[in-house]
Amino acid sequence: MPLHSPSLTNSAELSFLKRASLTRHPLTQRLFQLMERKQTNLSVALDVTSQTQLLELADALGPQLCVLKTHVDLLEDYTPDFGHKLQMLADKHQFLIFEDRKFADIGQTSSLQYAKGIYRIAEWAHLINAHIVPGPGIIDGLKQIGAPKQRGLLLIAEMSSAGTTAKGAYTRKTVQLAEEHADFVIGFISLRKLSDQPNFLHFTPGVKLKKGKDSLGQRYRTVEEIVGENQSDIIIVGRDITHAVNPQEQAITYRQAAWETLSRRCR
Ligand code: S5P
Repeated sequence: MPLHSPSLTNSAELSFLKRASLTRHPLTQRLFQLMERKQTNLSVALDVTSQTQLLELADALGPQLCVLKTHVDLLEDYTPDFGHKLQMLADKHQFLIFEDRKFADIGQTSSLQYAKGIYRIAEWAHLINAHIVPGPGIIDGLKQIGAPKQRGLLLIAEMSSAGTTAKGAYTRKTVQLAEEHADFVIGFISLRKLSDQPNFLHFTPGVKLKKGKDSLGQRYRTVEEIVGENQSDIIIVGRDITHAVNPQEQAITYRQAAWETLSRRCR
């Protein structure tokens, strides 16, 4: 059952341009607009261990994406110019960069992890995400760093893995915190639409062309289930694109499937 209360207009049926006009967050507006312009609600998770390979994939897949998701701490050949190089590709192909850091510490530590250390994530990632386990201080800590740079935060309200404890009251609390911090929080990592506020974007991982699972608890659902039945906005696809024989062709397949499903949903 969706958590949002029934209303006359379901925000999931509005076009992205309409939703862009209903938000004041500049990054959300930019994302809605670029999705509409490029006709894509596909995000790809580039979970590779080589920076060279990541940048090559970003260049090859960039035209198909609205958001490119990274795990920078997987890179074995990381160099400090990585962020700048990725930003140049983001400008070239018009996508946003989402560093999937899943911050989970007290506000002070999280803000340091975001701004400092080797990776200096705040300098190059438009989007980051966080667990709300520590309470609202984590949002305030990340906001201190990110808001002046017009960055955005996704709260992890649900997870795709089997046995996740992010459910029920925890998920509801996450939605409440997002609504209270909508000047910095732009949406959720979730399995479905959770909030009817049109400014919030729902990002869903655990996507394959056929339902299934991996050997470590990841669960996969189809584009139709996620964007159609569960009304999520953006699909996050990892290995089914990066491990494909032809990642470009596979990205086009996902992009078309996700956009067509969305187009049927929106009025
Ligand atoms: O609940 C989650 C949240 C995230 S962000 N489940 C996930 O799988 N993810 C991320 O999505 C995960 O870290 C990985 O980068 C991607 C899924 O990759 P795939 O290869 O299983 O499609």
